[in-house]
Amino acid sequence: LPAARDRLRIAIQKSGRLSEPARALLASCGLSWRESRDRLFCYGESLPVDLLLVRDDDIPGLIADGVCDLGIVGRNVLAEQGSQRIDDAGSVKYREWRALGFGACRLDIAVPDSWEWSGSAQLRGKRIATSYPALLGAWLREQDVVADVVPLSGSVEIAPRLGQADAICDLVSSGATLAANQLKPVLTLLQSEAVLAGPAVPFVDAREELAALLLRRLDGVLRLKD
Ligand code: PRT
Ligand code: ZN
Repeated sequence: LPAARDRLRIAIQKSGRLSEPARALLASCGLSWRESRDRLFCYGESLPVDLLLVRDDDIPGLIADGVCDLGIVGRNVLAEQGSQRIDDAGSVKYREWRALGFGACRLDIAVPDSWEWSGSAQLRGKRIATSYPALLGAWLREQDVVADVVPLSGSVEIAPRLGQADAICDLVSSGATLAANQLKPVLTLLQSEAVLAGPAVPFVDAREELAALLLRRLDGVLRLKD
């Protein structure tokens, strides 16, 4: 059994769209931290709640492995990695605890402006570039569409212009990037925003009470924001 822990460790994005709003939200829950020299670990002062600053893609794994207790991450990242983080009983090791109301975006299929869109069957036999191969693959199977998933880690929107793909599946917020690349959104696979992720089962030590306190404060803050 892992040693009982009496501090809560929350993983947040080190630098990116979710870093500042995540920190600000936790601060508005009354948390404060001692500035650390390496800036990767922030020791909690007002409450025994520490921060670990990481790449967003690492957050689901850190929770699944028990290195961190909670995390603030896009639902898109959590969902994409969900199918890989299964425990011995076959269930996912973490779940979405709360939607946090920032970092809103959609995971969309987008096609060249020149296409006359008639529906998902139009994607049969096409090459679709994406950084979300698991979510796209699952959706294609659900739609009974056989297509070629082209996994890319970045610059997905430019793939059709480069001749690497016919269509894309990527995150969209304003839509300006799609438009700049002569693409148009035609379908939404997932509505996303930043979420608080945590384990699917309760903590067995002092962390349970800390997590409950944090959730009570968070719910108060989120209610005020509505
Ligand atoms: O370094 P690290 O791996 O931690 O960061 P990252 O580069 O993977 O992530 P980051 O900071 O770009 O995004 C973090 C999270 O913000 C994502 O996982 C989403 O949950 C959320 N988010 C919200 C977005 C967007 N909006 C968004 N617009 N993530 C990416 N984009 C991209 C979009 O794909 C497009 O390429 O931003 C570009 C501009 O979008 P438009 O539609 O406004 O033009
Ligand atoms: Zn990332």
